[in-house]
Amino acid sequence: MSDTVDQTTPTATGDGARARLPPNQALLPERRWPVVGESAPRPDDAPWTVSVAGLVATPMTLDLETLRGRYPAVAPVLDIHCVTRWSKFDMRFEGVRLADLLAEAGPLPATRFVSFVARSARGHSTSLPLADALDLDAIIAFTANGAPLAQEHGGPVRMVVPGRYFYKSVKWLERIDLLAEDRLGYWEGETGYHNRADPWAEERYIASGLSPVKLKKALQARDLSGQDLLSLEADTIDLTGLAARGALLRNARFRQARLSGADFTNANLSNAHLQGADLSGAVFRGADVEGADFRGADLRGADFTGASLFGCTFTDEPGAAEAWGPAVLDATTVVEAHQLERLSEAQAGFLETLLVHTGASQ
Ligand SMILES: Nc1nc2c(c(=O)[nH]1)N[C@H]1C(S)=C(S)[C@@H](COP(=O)(O)O)O[C@H]1N2
Ligand SMILES: [Mo]
Repeated sequence: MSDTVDQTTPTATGDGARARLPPNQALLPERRWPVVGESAPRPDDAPWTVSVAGLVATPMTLDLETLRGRYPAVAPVLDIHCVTRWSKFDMRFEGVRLADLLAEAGPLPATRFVSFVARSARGHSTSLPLADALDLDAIIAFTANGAPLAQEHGGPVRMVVPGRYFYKSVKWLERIDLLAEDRLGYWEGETGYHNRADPWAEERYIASGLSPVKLKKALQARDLSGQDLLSLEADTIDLTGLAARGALLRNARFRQARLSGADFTNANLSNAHLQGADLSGAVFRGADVEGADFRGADLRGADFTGASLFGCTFTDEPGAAEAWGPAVLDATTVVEAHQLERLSEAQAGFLETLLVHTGASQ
C-alpha cells in the first residue's frame, strides 16, 4: 500500500522512532490525538454524499454506504505528522482508495490537481497534484484504529494522505474536484502553509515576502510591529527590546537571539525557534506561540498571559534531534495553570513542577 508502512518496523520509543520521525516533530503517546483546525462539520440536514466533480468523464455523487461498498476495503497502517510538530505512529485507517474511485470517475487528460473540499462552514479545502495523491495512495477513510472516525477527527468520512503534513488530509470530505490549475486550500492560501507539505523536507511554511533590504532596516530599528515575516532568520541577533506587537513571525528563527524585554503582544510566533534565546521580561500576552520551541531560553519575567501554548516545547524530550536543555523559568514567569492543558504531558509536567515550586501559577 503506502511505502510509509514498509520502510521500517521500529517500536514507538526505540532508536527506530528517531529514523521514522520527520525533522523537528515530537511523538505523541498512543492515547493522545489532538484536534486541529475545525472541530465540527457544517450543520446541514441533507444526507451525506461525496461527489467527484470538475474534469472527469463521469461526475459522481455517492452516499456513504455506496461509496464504502463500491470499492475494495483497505486498512493501511500509517504515521501522521501535524505541522504543529506532533506525530503519531501506526494509525490504522480503514476506507477505500482514492485511486479506485478516480479510476471509475475517469479524470480527463487536462487534470493536474485534485482539491478536497470539506462539508464545513468555511468551505475548507486542500489540494494536491493528482500524481502525488495517487503516488501517495490517498485514502478516503471511515474508521481510525478500528472505530468509526469521531466527528472532531473528520467523521463520518475524511481524507488521509500519507507522507504529507496532516493539513493535506481534509476532514468531513464532501467533494473531490479535479482541476487543470491548482486551487490553494484554506491553510495554504490564508495562512501561508507550504503547498507541498512534505514533512521530511520540513515544508511547513512558504518563505517571507519582505525584501532583504526592508527586512534589514526593520531589524536594525528593532521594530517588527505588524510585519508579516514568515520564516524570518534571526538566529543570534541582538534584538534587545524588540517591538513586535501583532507581528506575523510563524516559523521564525530566533535561536540564541537577544530578545530581553521584547514585546510580542498578540504576535503569531507559531512554530518559532526560540532555543537558547534571552527572553527575560519578554511579553507574549495574547500571542499565538503554538509549536514554538523555548528550550534553553531564559524566560524569567516573561509574561504568557492569554497566549496559546499548544504544542510548545520548554525542555528536551527523548528523541529530540538537538538537545537544548530546559528553559529557565522562575516565580516571575507568568503562565496560567489552564494554559498547561494545551501542552504535551512531558512539557506540562516540566512547567507544573516549576510553577508549583515558585507559586507562579495564577
Ligand atoms: N475540514 C477541515 N479539515 C482539516 C482541517 C480543518 O481545519 N478543517 N485541519 C487540518 C489540519 S491542520 C490537521 S493537522 C488535521 C487534524 O486532524 P485531527 O483534528 O483529526 O487531528 O486535519 C486537517 N484537516
Ligand atoms: Mo495541522
